[in-house]
Order: sequence, then structure tokens, then C-alpha cells
Amino acid sequence: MLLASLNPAAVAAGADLSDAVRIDGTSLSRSDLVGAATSVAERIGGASLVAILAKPSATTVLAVAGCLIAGVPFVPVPADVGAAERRHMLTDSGAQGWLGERPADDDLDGLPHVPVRIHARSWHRYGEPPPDATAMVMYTSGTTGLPKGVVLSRRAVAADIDALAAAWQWTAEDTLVHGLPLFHVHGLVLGLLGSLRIGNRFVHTGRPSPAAYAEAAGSLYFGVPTVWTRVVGEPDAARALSSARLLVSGSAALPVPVFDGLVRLTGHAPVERYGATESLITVSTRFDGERRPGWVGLPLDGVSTRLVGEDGGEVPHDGETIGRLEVRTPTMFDGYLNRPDATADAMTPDGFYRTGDVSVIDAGGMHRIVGRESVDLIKSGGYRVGAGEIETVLLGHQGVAEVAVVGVPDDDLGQRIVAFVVGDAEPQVLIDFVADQLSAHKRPREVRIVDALPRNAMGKVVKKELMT
Ligand code: MCA
Ligand code: AMP
Repeated sequence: MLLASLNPAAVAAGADLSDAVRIDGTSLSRSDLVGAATSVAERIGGASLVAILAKPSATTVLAVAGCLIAGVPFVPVPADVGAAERRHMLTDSGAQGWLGERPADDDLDGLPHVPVRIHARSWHRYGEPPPDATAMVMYTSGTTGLPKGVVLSRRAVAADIDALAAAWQWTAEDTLVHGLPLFHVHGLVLGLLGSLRIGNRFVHTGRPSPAAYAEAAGSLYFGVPTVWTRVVGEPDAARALSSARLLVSGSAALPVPVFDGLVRLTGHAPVERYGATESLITVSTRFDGERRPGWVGLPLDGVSTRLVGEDGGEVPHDGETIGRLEVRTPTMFDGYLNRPDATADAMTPDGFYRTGDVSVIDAGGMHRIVGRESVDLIKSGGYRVGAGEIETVLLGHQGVAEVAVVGVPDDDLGQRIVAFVVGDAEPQVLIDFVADQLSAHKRPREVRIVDALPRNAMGKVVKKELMT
């Protein structure tokens, strides 16, 4: 069973937990989860796919669990989604219903709204869908164009959680704490579904501030590097985490000074892990293994990795030679929805995913991520954002003649989204324009109006010159 801790027979027989999930001021026991989520399942039965506005709330937890119980694939829609991005997700995925809160503009693009009632109960018993059934479609940005729907099977999700549980000695005794969004792999698949599979207590802190992490008294904490950077910046909050068992960082590179700061203040060397929406998490340092600052660890059980050089051949694993990282894993996605062309580009004929990351591997199999191949895929606060998607929106504004969007190094966010614009629009107007159309977290932090963009002899914008 994918959500093993929500086995109705076991829960009915007494395997309950009064505070299995704590989120947004609400506590849900396992029997609350089974009863209310099954009641959601009853209302969506027969749908081919539904959308869920993935705010961090009990409603979202029940909507997600209900879909997984019913075997109805879902699209988690970003909590701060804008109109154009939402329309694309709904049209491309063919969603037949909308679960959870209504969007801020109350526009459901014609979809029926399916309410999620926290106090409703159904004790109908559903059979477990087959492992190759789709669990969810998660939209993610590429370098250009609109976000693509990553199709994730139940098998891939279960395999990833189990491999991470083995690597981190994660058990039902843990209390897992995080404050990350529930519309990406990190917060949703690992954090929430991991907890519902393993059977540990799950606490969502709301905004992942150092104080909220300190107060939560967990044993296992997840964060993106920005969260850990802020924790280290508040030493008292950081010291409160010394009673935890394990701190885990992922979604972007953890700066070495932040790793060292966590060791100094909490007494814990963080475990770092690496992955992508398409492959799920594939490489991690282990609870009982070496935790080397700046390195992301070893392939998880069942995962193979390789480095490919300029000539297409494999490069040695000597800890120094850089290559393009490719991974083959039982946790692989089933392709991009409606985009066989993009799927074919992302995969090698022998089943490896081309990560787009550049890496080294040492003789012991430890991986260090050196950077990304393309400057057009930005990681800001752990969010993956395509420069092309933002550029397309900005070019749709009448005050913009030319634009180049880049990720500029940032101590807090890793990269900060900056748009260089040739035109006569007000910077704040353009920032708001992007936030209205796309998810708000994709809006540039800064818009710089310039006379011209740097171009090479071919007329192509030289983004590297804008990134310092
Ligand atoms: C933000 N603000 C802005 C702008 N951006 N104001 C004006 N213009 C802007 N461009 C505002 C915010 O609304 C907020 O306002 C205030 O500035 C602070 O924002 P920020 O610094 O962004 O802090 P934050 O809102 O607290 O966000 C930082 C964060 C967030 C919590 C770390 O970036 C985050 O949740 N990241 C997680 C992403 C993630 O889960 N990625 C996983 C992808 P106000 O204070 O008024 O509200 S899955 C993945 O990568 C794989 C598989 C993996 O490996 O895990
Ligand atoms: P996403 O699909 O949002 O999960 O983004 C995947 C990308 O995040 C990867 O291809 C990497 O570029 C980056 N990433 C994830 N984890 C790490 C990490 N621990 N260190 C460096 N980059 C990471």
C-alpha cells in the first residue's frame, strides 16, 4: 500500500495516532485521515485527473490522500499560482475537477469545485491501485517554454520513500518537520507522503522560519538551503535543533559555510541529498555514512549514475573530472505529459535521465554537483524556474522591447531572479505582471532597465555577462 500507515483495517484495529499530521493549526489522527480522505475519494471516483490547490493546509492533505486512495491522479497547483500558469496546467493535464480552496481570483476555468470536508467520514474500503498507475502529474520548468507535466507513478514514489528511509534510518518513531510547499517533490512526496507511508508524525510549520523549526521539537527536519542559511543566521533557534536526530538539506546546493554553521550550532552535520522532479531523489549521504560538506553522497539503493564527457564517452570517477550527470533509477518518471519529444530528449536510449547537472564522482562513489549546464534554469530558494518562461511573459507587456532573465548569485536564495529589460515600463509594474501570470515565486526580485543587452557576433544574448 502506498500510504501504508493509512491501512483502514489496521487503523480500525487500533493502530491510530492522535496527531499523525499537524498543519495550519489542525491536528489529524490516522482515523481522521482515513475517514475524511476516503470521503474525498468517494466524491472524485471515476475522474481521470483532478487539480488540487496545494496550500499548506489540512484540506490539501485530505485531498491528496483522497486521490491516492481512489487511484485518481492529481496535479498539485502552486499555492501562489497566477492565471496563465494555472490555465496551462489545467488545459494540458485535462483536469476534470478542482479540490481544495478556490484560487484567489475565484476563477476555476470552468471546472467543477469539489469541496473537501474535514469532518466528513467514509469507511468504504478501496483496493490498492496497481503500482504502475499514475500517482500525480507535477509541473516543472524547463529552460524554455511552458512548464511540463512530470508523470510520477505510485511505484516510483513508494520506491523513493523506501530508499530514503533506508539511507536515513527514518522510522515511525520520527517526528518529521518542515515548512516547504506542498506542490513540489521535496515537501509533498518526501515530507507528506513519506510520513503517511512510514507512519511517523508529520508537522508542517507554515512558513519555514528558524523560530518555527526551533519550536516544533522534531527528530527529523527537511529544508532547502535558504532555510538552513536562515537557521544559521539565528543561533538561538539553531541551537534548539540540537535535540533532533537528523537535519536534511536538498533541492539546491548547500553552501559549505552553512553546513559548517549547522555543525557548530546544532552539533549535527546535515545530510545532503540530490534529485529532480523527473528522477525523484537519487543520491544522498547516509545516516551512518560520511557527511562531507559540499558533496551530496552516494546513489541510493538501486540507482546507477554516470558522468558523460564532451565527446559523449564516460569520464573517470576520480573526484576531479567533470562530466554531465546521468542517472538510472527505479524512481524514474513515466515521461512528460503530452510531450514525447521532450521525454525523448531527456532520456538516453539505455534509460538514463539527462539531469542537466554537471558533477564529479570520486573513487568511493561520492558525488559533488558542480553546477548546471544551462544558465536558463534558475534555482531560487530551492524553486526551479525557467528563464524562458519569465521572458515570454515579460515580452507580452507593451513596455518591454527586449528582455533577458538570469539567476544572479545570492547569499540567501542561492540565485536571485533578475530581469534585464530594454523598454520603458516601470520595474515594479513588470514584477507584478509576472506574479499575476505565473506563480508569485517566479517573479523577478529585481528589474533593471538597460539601453541594450550584451550580444555576441551571432546576435545571441551573452547571459554570463549579466550574472555577476
Ligand atoms: C518575494 N517577495 C518579493 C519578491 N519575492 N517581494 C517583491 N518582489 C519579489 N520579487 C516577498 C515575499 O512575498 C515575502 O513577503 C518576502 O518577500 C520574503 O520572501 P522570500 O525571501 O522569498 O522568503 P520566503 O517567502 O520566506 O521564501 C523563502 C523560502 C521559499 C521559504 C525558502 O523560497 C521556499 O519555500 N522554497 C522552497 C522551494 C522548494 O520546496 N523547492 C523544492 C523543489 P511577505 O513577507 O510579505 O510574505 S523539489 C526539488 O527540488 C527536488 C526534487 C529536490 O531535490 O528536492
Ligand atoms: P527540481 O526538479 O525542482 O527538483 O530541480 C532539480 C534540480 O535541483 C537538479 O537538477 C539540481 O540542479 C538541483 N538540486 C537538487 N538537489 C540539489 C543538491 N543537493 N545540490 C545541488 N543541486 C541540487
